Amino acid sequence: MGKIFPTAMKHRASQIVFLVVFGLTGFSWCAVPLVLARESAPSASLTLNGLTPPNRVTVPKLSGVIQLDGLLDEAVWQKAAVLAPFQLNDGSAAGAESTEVRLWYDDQNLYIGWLCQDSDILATFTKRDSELWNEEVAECFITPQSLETYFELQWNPLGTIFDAIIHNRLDSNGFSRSIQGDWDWTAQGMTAKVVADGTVGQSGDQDRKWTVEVILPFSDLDQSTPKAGEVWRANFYRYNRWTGGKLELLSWSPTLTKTFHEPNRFGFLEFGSLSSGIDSAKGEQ
Ligand SMILES: [Ca+2]
Ligand SMILES: [Ca+2]
Ligand SMILES: [Ca+2]
Repeated sequence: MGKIFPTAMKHRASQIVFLVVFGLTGFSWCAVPLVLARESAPSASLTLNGLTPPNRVTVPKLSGVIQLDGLLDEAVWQKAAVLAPFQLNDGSAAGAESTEVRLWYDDQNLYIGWLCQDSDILATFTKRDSELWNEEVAECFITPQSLETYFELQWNPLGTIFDAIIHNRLDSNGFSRSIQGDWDWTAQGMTAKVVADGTVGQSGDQDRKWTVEVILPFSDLDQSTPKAGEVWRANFYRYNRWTGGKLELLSWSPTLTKTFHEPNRFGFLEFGSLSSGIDSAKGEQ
């Protein structure tokens, strides 16, 4: 393991900034929306050009009505893009338990659905902007344009939300050198509901899954409705844990590095035209 030199300092009343410096064989840091700095690039031999290209998906534009209840049982979810399977973030294998994201959009919103198979659901955080990644969490990093500024949205099995804007300084090779997060940012219009099929935090039994249903207005991201053919960058991550300490860091589009905060490794979201969607879904419940 590399050396870790954490220094904590006050940044703002509601915001703490850590400075963490680590060596070439450093540790995994993932959803740390603070300030991080590297001594050097991740690896002298690692180049973005040499990596498998990030994933790509077309997000269909659909007309559908959903009941925001955390259940993805409306017909429109069946027509959504499916982002699966999730892999370990180093790309070495699939996750032990499946993770799937569903995506679609309309004129106002991006709709995000999560299905997280989970035999041992672990969470206690209930306060917004808690460090949810210290337990279990589903995460979306998304940006319409700049790779150096993006939104980070998280949901835990208890329905707790983390939202922040991340500023990521990239080096000349496109790798992250340092990140700073504005935790005070709030996705004002976003609504989300989470349902746990199991007992959260009780490990003596067998849980099944947890699901997340999210309505994210484009206006929360300071954006108008994407035009057909417009391409955004985004990635979807999950921390899956088991009692006893086992942890899997899972990704839709693995960054293949030590961190989730490699925006050049985010996948490509291409917004489809309405004609590629299903008008007949309109009005469904
Ligand atoms: Ca629903
Ligand atoms: Ca926030
Ligand atoms: Ca788990």
